[in-house]
Amino acid sequence: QKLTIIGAPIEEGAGRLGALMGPAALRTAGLIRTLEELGHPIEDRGDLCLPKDLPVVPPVAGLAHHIEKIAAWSRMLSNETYDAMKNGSFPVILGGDHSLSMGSVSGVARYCKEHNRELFVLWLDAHSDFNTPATSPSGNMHGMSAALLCGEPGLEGVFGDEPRGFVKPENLHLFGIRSIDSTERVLLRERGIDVIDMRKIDEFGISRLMRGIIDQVQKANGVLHVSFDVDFIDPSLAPGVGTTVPGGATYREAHLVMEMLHDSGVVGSLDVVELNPFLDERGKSALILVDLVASIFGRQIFDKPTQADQSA
Ligand code: DIR
Ligand code: MN
Ligand code: MN
Ligand code: MN
Repeated sequence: QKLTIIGAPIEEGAGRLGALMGPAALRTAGLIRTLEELGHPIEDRGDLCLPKDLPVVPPVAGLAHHIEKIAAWSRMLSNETYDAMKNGSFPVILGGDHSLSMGSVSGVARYCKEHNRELFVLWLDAHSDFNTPATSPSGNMHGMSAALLCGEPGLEGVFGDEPRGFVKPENLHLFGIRSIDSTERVLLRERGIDVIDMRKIDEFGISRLMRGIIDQVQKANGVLHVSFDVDFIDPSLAPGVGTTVPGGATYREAHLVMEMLHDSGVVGSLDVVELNPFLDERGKSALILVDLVASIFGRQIFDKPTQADQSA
């Protein structure tokens, strides 16, 4: 499977700066080399940058910080992922904060709609990212991307008249959740979104819950987009993220998710978001992310290089 790597150094969607350095840190941690070693042909489009002229976005009812920049990124990334999929490639977007998924998933959704493929989204995150400008307490747009993708009102200006795609609310699965704003919760309930929180994961285990999602995608002969927010993982393992929440996935839980996704054969696109190298501890979070990405692209425990291999 050919992979198209798209660096998206966007940071204005988060409350703290630094996710801009995410793509660079993932590259330094060896992401590209690791994927090549797994045998995947790579098309690396490098790290994109914004055009000088930002789109004009009409005023928003509520809070949506830096919406012009987010709009510019979204429009650009939507075209990039759409284009990669049209070329038969698997887009991998390196973030950058989670607002980038407004664009990346939109492009994937456009492609799926044109080709009559049912799109499902697995949102691995501590947060549900289902705020709108009207509900958001922070106004940070990385907390709104899932809502935008499901067509919630108030964010029409992000795409304006540019093409956009949507995710059916019943095809969105939020996974690993442990922080939901009270206004956001109301909207999640109204829309009937599947929220697999950490309590469910504790009670039923990763494998059974993942199996349920994978079965649903396979039955529909669908395509699964995986949006991986670093804060899905417990902050003791991955401290390099602006909004840590205790009680996240363990090392093995996170790996099992990726390993099951690989074996399922249904994943068609991936975002790796919210890595903030400014807050990381000596590349610890970047390195764990490279291992997790390797697992979703087929690395098995039996193949994993040991320290001895690496120094040989
Ligand atoms: C909070 C935090 N729910 C907000 N959100 C996110 O600002 O909307 N943090 N996504 O990563
Ligand atoms: Mn997120
Ligand atoms: Mn998050
Ligand atoms: Mn976040």
